[in-house]
Amino acid sequence: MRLSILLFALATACPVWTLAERPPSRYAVVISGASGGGEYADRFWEWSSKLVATLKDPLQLPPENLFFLAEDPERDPSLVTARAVKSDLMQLVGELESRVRPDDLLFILLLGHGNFDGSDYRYNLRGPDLTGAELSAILDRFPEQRIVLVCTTPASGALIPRLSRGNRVILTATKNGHEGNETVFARFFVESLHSPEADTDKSRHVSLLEAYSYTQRKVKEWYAEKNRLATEHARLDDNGDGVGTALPDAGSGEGLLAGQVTLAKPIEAVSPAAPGPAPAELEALRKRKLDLESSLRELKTRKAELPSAQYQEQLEALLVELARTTRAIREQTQR
Ligand SMILES: [Ca+2]
Ligand SMILES: [Ca+2]
Repeated sequence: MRLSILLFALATACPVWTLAERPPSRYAVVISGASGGGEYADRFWEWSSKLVATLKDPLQLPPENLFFLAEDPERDPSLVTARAVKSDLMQLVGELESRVRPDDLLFILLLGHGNFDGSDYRYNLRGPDLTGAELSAILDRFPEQRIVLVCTTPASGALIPRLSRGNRVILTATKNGHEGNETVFARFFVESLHSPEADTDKSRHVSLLEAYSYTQRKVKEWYAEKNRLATEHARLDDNGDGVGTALPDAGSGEGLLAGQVTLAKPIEAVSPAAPGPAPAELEALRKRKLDLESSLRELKTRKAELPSAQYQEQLEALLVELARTTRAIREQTQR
């Protein structure tokens, strides 16, 4: 094949990534901690193994980038890569530190029991627990990577003030460390990742914001159906201000990053023969939406240095354009 034809073929197959760039790699670490046995052991296994299976397929995470630390590796040695103990986790972190490159996506999900001792969060593992301070030190070893940390345990809300940073999406099952009852967040989060219902903008992948919104709604409905007082209130933080939000909106800047991040294989890398309507116009609109979301995030970071009126004017213009673009995408996908 002549070089010019090859270059053209590559360029049209990869509309977003230029030839000099590579799409970010995706890494996932799923940890299912100490269950205490019995019913919890089965429940945690069911949710965590389902998540790992979902990451493998349909989300097509490269198998060599997928790590599953479980309480009982014997339960399915083909899925579990290490024991859910601190020493195995720290060994994995060391390995990832040398492999995960800047701009790659590192997804970490903690499932199981957790508690708050009044000053710090503790994730329950066999042997020594993992504290919030230790988790924070782990994340700090990946300063240039995009991190998604999902903590589905009781008391997980205590992590937000400690772990909140730019370029991080943090989802927790509870609003603070004092919500200490068992949670159902993990069940619905796992479900969200490949649910067409969660993909509200019909982009063919579920963003972290869509996954969060779906999970938050399903958890609420679960307690309502059971006539139980909700003892968990999910939170999202992705604007680095140390404060979680129940219902993110673009006006506050919360949710913008989560809206851009997905665990799915990037659409740009999907075969052009993928089903569904994907005309050039629709792809251009999706690209436009991502650009506008980036501009919004960038504007937020300059808020302090801009005169208030100017900031408001720019914010409004971006939000209006974002709403128009989102509507245009919806109209195209509903045809
Ligand atoms: Ca979507
Ligand atoms: Ca926040």
